[in-house]
Amino acid sequence: MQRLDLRGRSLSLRELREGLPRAQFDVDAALYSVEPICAEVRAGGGDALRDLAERYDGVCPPRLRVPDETLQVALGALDPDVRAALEISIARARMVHRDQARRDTTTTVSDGGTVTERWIPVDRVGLYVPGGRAVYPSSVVMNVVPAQIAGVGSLAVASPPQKENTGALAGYPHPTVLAACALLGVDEVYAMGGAQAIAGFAYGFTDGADVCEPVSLVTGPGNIYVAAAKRLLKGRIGIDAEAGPTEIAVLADASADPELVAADLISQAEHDPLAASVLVTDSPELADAVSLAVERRAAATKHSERVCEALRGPQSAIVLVDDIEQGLAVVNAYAAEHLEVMTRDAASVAAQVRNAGAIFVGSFAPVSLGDYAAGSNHVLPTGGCACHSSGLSVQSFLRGVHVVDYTEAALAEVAPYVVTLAQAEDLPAHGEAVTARFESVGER
Ligand code: HSO
Ligand code: ZN
Repeated sequence: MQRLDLRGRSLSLRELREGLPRAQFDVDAALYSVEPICAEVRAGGGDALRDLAERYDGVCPPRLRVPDETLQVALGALDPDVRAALEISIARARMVHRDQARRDTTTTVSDGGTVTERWIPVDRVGLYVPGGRAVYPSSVVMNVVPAQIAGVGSLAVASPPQKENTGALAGYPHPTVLAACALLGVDEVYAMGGAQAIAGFAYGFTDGADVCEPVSLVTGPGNIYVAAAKRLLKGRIGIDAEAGPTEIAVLADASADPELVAADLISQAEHDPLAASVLVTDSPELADAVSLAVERRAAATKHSERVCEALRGPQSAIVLVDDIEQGLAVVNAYAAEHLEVMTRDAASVAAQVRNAGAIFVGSFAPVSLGDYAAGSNHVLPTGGCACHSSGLSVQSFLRGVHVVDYTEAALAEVAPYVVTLAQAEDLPAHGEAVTARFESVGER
């Protein structure tokens, strides 16, 4: 891993943002190839999606919508240990996400004047579950659980068809993804992946007797083409975020165990050669020990090739700082998707972090725990977006609508102010809409 020595330097936020390592993830460049794909799906519906599956996934699904029996076959064939683990993951995610549910609030602004904020779930959502380099049944859990708790009435999942599937599952998404859908009670699942899946959700399509109605919102992680399709179709549909390659930052001092730091940096590098692993430390000794441990562990791990590529890439680094205070400035500027705090008094250091998708405190909260079974959500903002956005939550599937209810007297009380502001904006008809209510029939 490259080193970045910031000791003795006092850098502005701008300098930090410019100087810290980041993956090259040019969504705009991918728009170019994604535009014709989306147009093809819009014009050609199910037939186009089938052609695109053949072209990009190497297999043509027998039906785009996975039949119910097929979902049940996948659930029946699920390894009991994996089923038990998924059930724990679901139960914990439900516990945490249930606590996020919003209650409507009514504010009495004046006598007879109220504003209620009503939280209304999105009617229909499309949840995307990637299935390229790795398969992500855990992402089914992280998307479906908050949507269901929010009360979304109609929910569809899409995941790429897998050419390795055989028998009843041939041409459909990964068996464990299908089984996770069945476990969660999701029965509308489509074999479609990449940009075409996002377009399929956005425009809707028919496929033989099956109809996929357009959705209002698409959530879920994906590759650069999925991100580009989300960017292109945003507006027609709502999106959660344009997820980029995964990131882990570790803020550690000399008290941290270098083996654990190394294991965690490698864990997220396993996702993608573009994944970013960043250690920020005030201890040169820890930096050296982590370097050695990373080399040894990265060489021995199963997906060594992509792990090494990610760790050697320009997006990964060991950053040396003077002290934890400077370290906090660095991690706040970086705004990592995942931040681990492995310092003395980790909880109070973590409390000073302002920008991170999720924060993992101390030696017993690795990112992998959050990926699968902490109860937290693993669909999180990447690429520095954690400075303005949150991870997926129940809130992502709700809209807050103000319901304004004023009596005649309450309107009369505030009417002069409305008229004054309307005049100040040179919009007198706005004021007249209020005064008309207080004119007698003859005056109108
Ligand atoms: N770390 C990924 C999520 C994930 N990890 C799924 C394993 N499976 C992005 O937060
Ligand atoms: Zn992960």
